[in-house]
Amino acid sequence: MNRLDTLTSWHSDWSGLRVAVLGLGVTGFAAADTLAELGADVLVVASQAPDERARLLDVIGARLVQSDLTEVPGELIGQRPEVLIASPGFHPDHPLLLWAEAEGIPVWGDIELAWRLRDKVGEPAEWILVTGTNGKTTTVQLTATILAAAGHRVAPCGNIGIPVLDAIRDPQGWDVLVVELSSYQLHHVKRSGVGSLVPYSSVCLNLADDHIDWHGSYEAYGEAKGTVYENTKVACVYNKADGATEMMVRDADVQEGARAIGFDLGVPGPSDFGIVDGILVDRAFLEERFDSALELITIDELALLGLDAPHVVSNILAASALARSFGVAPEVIRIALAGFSLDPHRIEVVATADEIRWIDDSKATNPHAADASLKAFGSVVWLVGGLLKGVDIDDLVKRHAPRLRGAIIIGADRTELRDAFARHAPELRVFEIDADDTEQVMPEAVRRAAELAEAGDVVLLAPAAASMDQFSSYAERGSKFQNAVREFLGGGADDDESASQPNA
Ligand code: UMA
Repeated sequence: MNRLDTLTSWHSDWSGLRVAVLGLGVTGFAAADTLAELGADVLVVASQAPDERARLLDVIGARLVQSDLTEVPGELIGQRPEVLIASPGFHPDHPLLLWAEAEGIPVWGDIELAWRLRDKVGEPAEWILVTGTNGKTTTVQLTATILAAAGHRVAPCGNIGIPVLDAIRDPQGWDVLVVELSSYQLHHVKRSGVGSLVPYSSVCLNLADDHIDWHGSYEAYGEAKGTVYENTKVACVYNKADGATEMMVRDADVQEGARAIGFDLGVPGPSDFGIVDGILVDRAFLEERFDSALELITIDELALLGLDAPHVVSNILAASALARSFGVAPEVIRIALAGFSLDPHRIEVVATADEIRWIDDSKATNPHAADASLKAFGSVVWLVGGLLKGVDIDDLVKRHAPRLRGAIIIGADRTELRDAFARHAPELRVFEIDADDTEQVMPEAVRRAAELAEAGDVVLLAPAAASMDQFSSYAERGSKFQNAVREFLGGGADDDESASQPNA
């Protein structure tokens, strides 16, 4: 038997296994640390090695090779790795991954490694998987909050920022992990065989253009996302408003007895979650689902909590479906939501002044997310642009042109935006911010937005693009916008209770 096929638990014999770890970000370090603890022979290969992590590798007994990674380092060839663990950001055509393929060296992602190891303490935790183009993190947080309110020991982890390998090594152990998976991570997840995941329940929230430059095509991106449903035991939750997610469930090989559970903002059929007369309901997890429904919470209650934007309501329905599949009582969902708030930079109202609301949705890093954001408002001055990642922006501009008072273009990829506005909104007032200096982009954009906005408008930062051309992250982009707004308004912002809530 192949040695790797025997490595299916924390208690398997990992000692001396020759493993190369690609990358020394949070994933690479977690992988090296875990494997060193298990006694493997660990070589980390990285282009950047933060001092602290490099020092710690020394302490745990893992070796580090730093190079620009354009060629296969001699140390790696010398190690003759039995398996290579790739950090999620590494493109499938990266020279080192192509080398591994040519040499017949299996490549695992951190997710496969974590799945194989998942029983360090006590009973293995169940895994609930969440993916989708948008809303992943919010849905993971919602699901984990609801499960915790029901008394389960639960860890949100994965692409959300906490490597699953860190979660599984917690000394107390967990009942359930709610794992956010990016398409990069799913690309490395096997559909079947040793090391393939067997989730308790799973969801793909939606599918839209994103990361096309990484995957090579929309189809390849969708195929990676669909892996989330493979081998699901209890519930494959899909978005009835997004046919691609339903197809993924149809195409997946699931465990006997697993159910397909739909959700959307319409009236639900049996086996669905949806909305009836302003009430979010479950028509899936009850015996009498053909003529009855369970009330979860009302849209009015969600409005008071600032959770009533349509895309947030969709996330709440998906999270409720996942939690109900785990046996959480409906009344617990209402209690859990009462204590929930969205993370910063997600349709966050920064200020209201002169009847103009300034809203930071910097997290809208692709057109699908910006679409959801724009839909939630009436007349909008739109701050848009950044790194478009190979996706098409034309449709988005066309669809929302009628609601725009004006637009401010920021970021690197401005030609496509400029052309799209010229095509679909030739009369619209559009400003371009030339500032290359990160510090000047937002003050300048805010000044221009103030020139355009009128009473009743929303000034909306929903860039439909990644931020890395000018900022270190979407969070930095959002914070700089917020600071610029506050500075611009000075004492002019209204002291408005509703200023912390979106109004959609
Ligand atoms: N690196 C290279 N060459 C490459 C790719 C990466 O040298 O071709 C280096 C990087 O510079 C870095 C290291 O390798 O030093 C590892 O980087 P990584 O990009 O894989 O990132 P990690 O720090 O391991 O973080 C990853 C996820 N990052 C990416 O997928 C890009 C984090 O998601 C995730 O939170 C973390 O694992 C824990 O699971 C971030 C993300 O941006 C938030 N995700 C994308 C998204 O949400 O759109 C997919």
